[in-house]
Amino acid sequence: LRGSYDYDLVVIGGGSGGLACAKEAVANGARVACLDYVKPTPIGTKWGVGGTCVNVGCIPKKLMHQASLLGEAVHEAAAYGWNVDDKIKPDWKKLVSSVQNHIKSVNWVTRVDLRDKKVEYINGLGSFVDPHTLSAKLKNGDRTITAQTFVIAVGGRPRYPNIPGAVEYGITSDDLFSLDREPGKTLVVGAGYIGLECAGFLKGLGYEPTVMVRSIVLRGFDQQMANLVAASMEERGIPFLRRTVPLSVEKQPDGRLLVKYECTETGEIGSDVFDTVLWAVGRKGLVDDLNLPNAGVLAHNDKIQVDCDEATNVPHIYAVGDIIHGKPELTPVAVLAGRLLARRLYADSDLRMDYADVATTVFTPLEYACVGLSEEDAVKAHGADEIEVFHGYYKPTEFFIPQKSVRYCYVKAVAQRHGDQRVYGLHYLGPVAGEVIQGFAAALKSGLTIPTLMNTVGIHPTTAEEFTRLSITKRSGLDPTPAS
Ligand code: FAD
Ligand code: NA7
Repeated sequence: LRGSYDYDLVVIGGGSGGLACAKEAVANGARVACLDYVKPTPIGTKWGVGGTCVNVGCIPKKLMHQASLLGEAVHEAAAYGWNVDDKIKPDWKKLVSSVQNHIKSVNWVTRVDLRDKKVEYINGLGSFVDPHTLSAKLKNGDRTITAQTFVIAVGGRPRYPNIPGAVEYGITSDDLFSLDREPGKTLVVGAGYIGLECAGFLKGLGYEPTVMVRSIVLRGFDQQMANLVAASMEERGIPFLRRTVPLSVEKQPDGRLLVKYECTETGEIGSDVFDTVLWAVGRKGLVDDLNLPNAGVLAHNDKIQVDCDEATNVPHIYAVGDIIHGKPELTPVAVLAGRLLARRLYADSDLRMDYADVATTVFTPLEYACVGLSEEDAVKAHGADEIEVFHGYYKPTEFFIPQKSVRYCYVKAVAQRHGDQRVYGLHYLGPVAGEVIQGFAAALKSGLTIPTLMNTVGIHPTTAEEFTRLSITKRSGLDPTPAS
């Protein structure tokens, strides 16, 4: 039967999950094609192979965050004795071109890698004709492809709010990292991690972002930490318009954008003029072009439900990455799920993806990283009486000389109160948060307990060592701020 199809496996989507799956499948002897196709944004932005992470996600975001941190570091350098010009300012066009050059080089390396590894790359938009047949829309016509097995890894794209002017005048993260003009005064609508990260680096680069928050900040994250992140951004001069939704965007004769908005609490209508309006109001799974009914695959809203083997309701059609329902939308999650799936399909493996306790970082100016349960989820799962929260504010050594604010540098461990005192969640707000939490994530997955954490000797002077010095519980009511 295998020979009757063009390929053993066709992967739809050449992003983090799709590429990992395709490469691993070929490495284990499968004949594989991988389709990738990017529809331009309303203002015409498009990009190459590699998906969201490389082109319009993690990578350009981290580079712009780094650019913003470097600006801060240059100012701090003066306090450390460097003679620096205090009139330094960023060059947006140069930054964009450096970022885009890096992305183009990654696109190129990806193409070469696919060729070397013998994955057939098809630059076409895939849609199902029947459960074993896909039609690929290419630049010059259509191509029909059959396969024994399919993996859907089409990811998502930013949503636009349904208000006048949103699509015509607003941009999203899909446009920001290649924007050919300075963003200027920017309204960032949405307080998920993407909105906060973009507002954070825009501020660091010297622009004037305002964050519009419909309800809460960083839904899904520990809310004490989320509020500290927002407060740390406000302390840096980023205004938050709370309980506010946009009503319309109009272009003024001078080209600037007039945004009308409403406070949902008071009903008060307000307006302001911005150079850029950035929608960061969530992402939509790209199911529409797939013609899933032709394959019999069910979609729920814009996501696909899979079982613990990443199989959809049609057994030979699988899905990984952002397109699947109810799992963390993160690159390493998509990559590992894709790779493990390929091994189960072609290498006799039975190892499944474990979606629990995935660490993540919000790259705001003061970064927030966490792994495991939020305090509220731990309370929900185990009851408030069974949870002990160890916490403390701390002062990074390197903040003293430039007299940086330490007000929001904070760590907490959410743990089992009795028994082993198993650690359920770790939360860190401070510099290089991702680097700090990654190792602790392995510890947590290995069954870390509070006594083990307390018996771990810290590395001094670091900020990560604060996790080994946690002695104050919330229940004690003692002041968690350090004496000196
Ligand atoms: P994608 O990488 O989106 O790839 C899907 C590909 O399939 C795309 O190229 C798409 O155009 C293509 N496609 C869609 N439909 C079709 C079709 N019908 N036919 C052919 N091709 C199709 N994650 C982190 O872990 N860390 C971060 O710091 C981080 N930062 C982010 C910042 C931003 C601004 C954004 C937007 C995302 C960020 N993410 C981050 C999330 C991360 O980018 C995604 O989780 C990851 O890219 C998902 O991979 P995927 O393979 O599911 O989909
Ligand atoms: P998120 O995390 O879904 O956040 C979206 C934010 O936008 C959130 O604060 C929403 O507020 C807000 N939102 C949503 N719709 C509107 C409208 N119409 N008007 C104003 N504000 C709105 O998305 P991100 O863009 O940060 O993307 C991150 C994705 O990757 C996300 O899907 C994660 O799962 C992973 P709310 O809290 O709903 O009131």
